[in-house]
Amino acid sequence: ENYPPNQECTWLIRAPDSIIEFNFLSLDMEGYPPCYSDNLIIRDGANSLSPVLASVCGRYPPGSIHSTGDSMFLHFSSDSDVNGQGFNASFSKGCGGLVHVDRGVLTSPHYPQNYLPGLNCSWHVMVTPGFRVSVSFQNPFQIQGYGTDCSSGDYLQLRNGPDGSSPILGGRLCGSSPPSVLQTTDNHLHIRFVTDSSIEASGFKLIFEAHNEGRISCSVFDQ
Ligand SMILES: [Ca+2]
Ligand SMILES: [Ca+2]
Repeated sequence: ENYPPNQECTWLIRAPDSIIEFNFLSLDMEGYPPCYSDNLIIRDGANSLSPVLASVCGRYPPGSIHSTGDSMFLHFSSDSDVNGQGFNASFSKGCGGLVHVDRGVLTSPHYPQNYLPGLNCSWHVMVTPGFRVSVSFQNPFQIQGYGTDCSSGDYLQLRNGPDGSSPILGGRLCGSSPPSVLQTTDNHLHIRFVTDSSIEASGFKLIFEAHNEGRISCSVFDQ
């Protein structure tokens, strides 16, 4: 089902006393950035005058989008011809959430600007059953943790499974060198990012992808 032409829709997402994380699960809209035909504009605030966080169209979803305050305003518009299936997305209070898609980008809030103190973010990444999740990290990678196995300060922890009780994958991650590629043994990945009360840094940006015996899952990214 495609969206109709000349459509205007707005949504207001509010999370009192919290920031908001928004993740695309699918995207199929006419155009290429800067999106002059069909467009989804995501704003950092409660109305159509708030600063723009992202202007979205095409078939390549951006990574996770974070508000700086407690509101996010979305405005979808389509022009008079050429339509797509639209978008599907999830959002969460604070940071983290469910990300059920075969390829995506996750970041710490406000990356590459400094993340916030006192975070406890959890993501559940699920790709197509039968595939594994492969994770690679981008620069800058800066997590202010110290000590053996990042026992003090901030850390990122990946787990080989769907939740916080699954086996740890690759140990706790911190410091300023991006880890090498990590891979799960099935289609679930759990990610947790914890920060303490002081000293912040850029955080992380990771790309995850469904893999099977060296093949990449068939998706819009193959086209
Ligand atoms: Ca159009
Ligand atoms: Ca810290």
